[in-house]
Amino acid sequence: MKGEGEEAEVLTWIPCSKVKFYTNAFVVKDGKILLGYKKRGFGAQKYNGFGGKVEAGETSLQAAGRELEEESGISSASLVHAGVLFFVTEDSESAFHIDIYRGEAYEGIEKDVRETDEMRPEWFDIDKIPYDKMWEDDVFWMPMLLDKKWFWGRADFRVPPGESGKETKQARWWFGELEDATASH
Ligand code: 8OG
Repeated sequence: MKGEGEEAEVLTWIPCSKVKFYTNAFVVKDGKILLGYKKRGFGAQKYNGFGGKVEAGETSLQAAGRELEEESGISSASLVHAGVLFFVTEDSESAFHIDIYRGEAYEGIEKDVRETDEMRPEWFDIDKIPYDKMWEDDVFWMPMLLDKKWFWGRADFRVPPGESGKETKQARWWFGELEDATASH
């Protein structure tokens, strides 16, 4: 609590003028969700969906299918656009625009799933999602993904005051659902 006369701290959104486009796909089947334990690179040691950068000449949906197959072995889940996230972080010049997809899985999909150099896939009950080992923002929008509510949101990541040189943490965010978004997808 600030004392009387002190100025309240106003945390502004981080300005950004560049953006990179990413995808992230979550396969859900029979009350379980497929997550990958990221073994190396950006987001290592966290569980996440399967995704990456949209390459030149690709649509976001094509990128999502390609990344899902490359990282998990699944080639034919039918991907539904589930939401859009926008992340801005102090330690990156570009913001991240991430199209999130939900994979409706077919019978027998389990046998396609394989570990890759980058990801170790693992099924979790949807009521036992390991949020403590995921990106900080995921807990806010994952319930909407599972509920088939189309969602969007933004999170800004900053190095906490007094911790210069340390990792960024989610500092300001909002996430919400759009009621009627499914009609156009
Ligand atoms: O190619 P690479 O694995 O570096 O792509 C990064 C993946 O991480 C991509 O699918 C987008 C995703 N991603 C972020 N930030 C966040 C986040 O805050 N939460 C989740 N769930 N995924 C994220 O870049």
